[in-house]
Amino acid sequence: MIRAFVALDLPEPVRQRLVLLQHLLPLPRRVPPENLHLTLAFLGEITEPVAEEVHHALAALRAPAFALTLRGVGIFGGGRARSVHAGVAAEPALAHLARKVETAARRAGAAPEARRFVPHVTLARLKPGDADPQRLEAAVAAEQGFAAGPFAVTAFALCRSFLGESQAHYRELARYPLA
Ligand code: 2AM
Repeated sequence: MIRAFVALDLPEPVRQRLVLLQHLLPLPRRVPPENLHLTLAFLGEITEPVAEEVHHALAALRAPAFALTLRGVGIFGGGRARSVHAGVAAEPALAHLARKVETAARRAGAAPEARRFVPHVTLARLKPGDADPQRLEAAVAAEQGFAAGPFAVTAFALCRSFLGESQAHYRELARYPLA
């Protein structure tokens, strides 16, 4: 089985800004720089034949390139913070691409998560007791001015996740250009 997701890679300068942001926040375990990405669709565990079908469907997908800006910082999980992320400025072309990817993956036999698409770049995943909630909230509030970009999004990728002891390891399986 292949643990798969579809994501946008980030340009190096944006990655560097995110690393800087990570260090301005009280995060015990940060997502390593090479793992920073924006998920379009999480496909979960799929078989190799389904991965092959998804690949063909994504290769046939047509969508325009667009510009994206990362903006703001957020916490998922409310009082029981699960993760901290950089936000994404509203961009209809991104939502459009995510919808097309989800439809393509579904038609190809995968079962992408049906959660509402809330674009973000995860900066850290937290365990209970990891962070002092008040300190974290205050730090996140103080960094709301964070912005990176706009940068051009000219491709998206099918990725494989290998779950590790402490960190997952991601490998890009294929990359698809946007028009
Ligand atoms: P996250 O950044 O919000 O944690 C690879 O695991 C990518 O797929 C991550 O970016 C992760 O999002 C996303 N993803 C979405 N739903 C997931 C799930 N149920 N389990 C693991 N990863 C998920």
